[in-house]
Amino acid sequence: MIIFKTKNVWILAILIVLSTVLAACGGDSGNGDSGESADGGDGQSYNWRFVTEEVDGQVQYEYAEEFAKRMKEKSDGAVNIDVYEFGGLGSETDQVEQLQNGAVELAVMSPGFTGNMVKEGQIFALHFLFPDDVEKTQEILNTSEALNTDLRERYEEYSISPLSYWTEGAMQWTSSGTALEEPSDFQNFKMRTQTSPLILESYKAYDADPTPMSWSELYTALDRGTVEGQENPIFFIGDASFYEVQDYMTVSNHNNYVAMTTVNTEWYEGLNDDMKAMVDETVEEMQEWVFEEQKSQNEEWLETIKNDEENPTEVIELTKEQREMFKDKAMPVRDFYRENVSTVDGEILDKLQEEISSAGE
Ligand code: 6CS
Repeated sequence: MIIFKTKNVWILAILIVLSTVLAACGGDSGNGDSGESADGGDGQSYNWRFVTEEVDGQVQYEYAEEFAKRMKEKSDGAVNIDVYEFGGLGSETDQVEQLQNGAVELAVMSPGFTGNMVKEGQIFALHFLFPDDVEKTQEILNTSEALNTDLRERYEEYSISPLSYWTEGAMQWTSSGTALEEPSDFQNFKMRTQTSPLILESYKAYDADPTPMSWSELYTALDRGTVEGQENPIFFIGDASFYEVQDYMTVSNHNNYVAMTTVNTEWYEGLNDDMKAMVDETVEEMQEWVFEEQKSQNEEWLETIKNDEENPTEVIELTKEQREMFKDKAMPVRDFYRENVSTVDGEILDKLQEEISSAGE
């Protein structure tokens, strides 16, 4: 039996060496710029890397797996996409750099980690900007010219092309010690945030004490009290076990968690027309898929968190009045964005606000 296993290991090793040699001899292509058919009929193969900020089972990772599966099917096996879980290739900001320099071709990226570079992308840090209804928010993300044209151009200055924006669900707060119900509860509250400066500004508006941090450190930081709370969609609060080391979850719906499907701009522009069309088509059809995925994960985790008796979490719903108090504090951050963050005098925000109000919000 041992001999049989050893033999298998050798066969596997030979296959790996052979495939590497074949790839080096040109049987493998990053962007298929030969201009030939993209369906694999010409023998051309494509090996791409797709990195996500989440792990197996979580929305971004499931998205990338489904995307890879569809691309493989459509191309009759010519496109092979290796999907990387968060952590495998470094931190969230390392992943941004990897996409920019072409070390990976595709990435699910959160604007919350690009704010020091693409200033306008911080628009997603503004609280109470999008409709309360997550479906309406997704509709705006799908159709907005401000986002899909104007903001995309800003990202492309840094070799990042956002091909789509999608929600991972409404964001909620979790906390220990203090239940977050009105702005005064945030007084000096140690809040973990992503790294974009405007996210910190949004919490300073509530007099909190925000600390940027990778989510890889967050469970321990919450457990030890280095930070007292954080914001995330419910599925992530559940799957990353944050709720297990927190006392309260406030259903605040103060913002939507927006993720972007991004590609390296030069790589994407170098794809032949058929392959680019296949990528675009897949990106578009994934919008509905991922909406359903986040919805079911968020719904399931809400029930799990409510019913977990071993790790009790008090779930608090904000009243209309309490939400209004937060909105009043959050509004001046929009002026801050226009005056101190935007490099286009807030034009993208103005356009987006118009699009949101014409959508009936
Ligand atoms: O809180 C974060 O940083 C993480 N949250 C989500 C929903 N996805 C990845 C991201 O890095």
